[in-house]
Amino acid sequence: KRRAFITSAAAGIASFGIISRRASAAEFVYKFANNQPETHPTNTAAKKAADRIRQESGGRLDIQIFPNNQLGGDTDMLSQVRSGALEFYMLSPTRLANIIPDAGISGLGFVFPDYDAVWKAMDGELGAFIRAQMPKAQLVSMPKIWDNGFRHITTSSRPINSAADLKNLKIRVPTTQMWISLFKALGTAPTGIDFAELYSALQTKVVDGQENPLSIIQFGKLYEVQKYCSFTSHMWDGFWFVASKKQWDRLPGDLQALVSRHMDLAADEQRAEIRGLNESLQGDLQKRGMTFNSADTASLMKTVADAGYYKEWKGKFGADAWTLLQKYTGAVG
Ligand code: X2X
Repeated sequence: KRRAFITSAAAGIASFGIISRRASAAEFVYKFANNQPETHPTNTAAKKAADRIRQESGGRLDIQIFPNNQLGGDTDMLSQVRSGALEFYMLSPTRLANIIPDAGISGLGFVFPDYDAVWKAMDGELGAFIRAQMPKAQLVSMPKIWDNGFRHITTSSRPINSAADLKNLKIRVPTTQMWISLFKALGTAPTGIDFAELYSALQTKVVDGQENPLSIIQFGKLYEVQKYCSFTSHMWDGFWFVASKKQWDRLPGDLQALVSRHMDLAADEQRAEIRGLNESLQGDLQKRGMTFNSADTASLMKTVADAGYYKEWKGKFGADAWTLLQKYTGAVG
């Protein structure tokens, strides 16, 4: 009996603590969690959107942002948002592919030639096709995908010029099947590690390299633990801004529309900012000690194709997804 009393008293204190700390009279207090540093343009744009939503809803919806893996690494955040413990999250299409195979098609290696093709596809039929599948994973996506960028390889040991330099390189990739597959095809020895553990994995030399767009290298301070950056543009990557379907369905229609509209505006702002940074950060990163070179991407593409990578994935994706992708990229494989 005593034990039951203590438990319920503790629960009472705990929930009181949460309410008073938030000091919020909002009808809905929803969390948005992500893996990017607080100063990254993703979080500055999301914060502006959350402020506008709070204001325009007359305080009814309060979106609180938890950047920098504060609520757990990507593997954890994805299960939280699917169960409804977390309301909003953003993730790479290639991670979503662990649950919805078709979703990963935009993350195939070397398929998008430039940003124009990316946005046409993702704002067009390919993106719509993928978003339509999200409810079966207990997720609802906002219409516009956010940018991460074209990814490049960094190492602490050597610049990458051709596939020969990648042989057996111990490289970190995000914890997804598609990333592991691409980096096996490139001849490296990839290890799946969540971004939350990346910095220390590089620092302690569990791995020698990683791959990310320049903005992540900058805001994640990866230049402190990496020396070489080789432009490989081996894939484009973005972030779907998703809601937990369970929590989304609790919001009245007017609040759903408000979130959707402001998060799409934020996506536009974030895309412009990230693109500018990815194109301009090289000078800054050089001052911080990194050395840059352009890899022979034709040799990398040939290595991947010769390893049977496209054949493998063409078999795994539905014919519909493959046809839709090629509409925007030209023939693949
Ligand atoms: O984990 C990564 O490398 C990152 C930050 O680029 C993604 O979220 C895919």
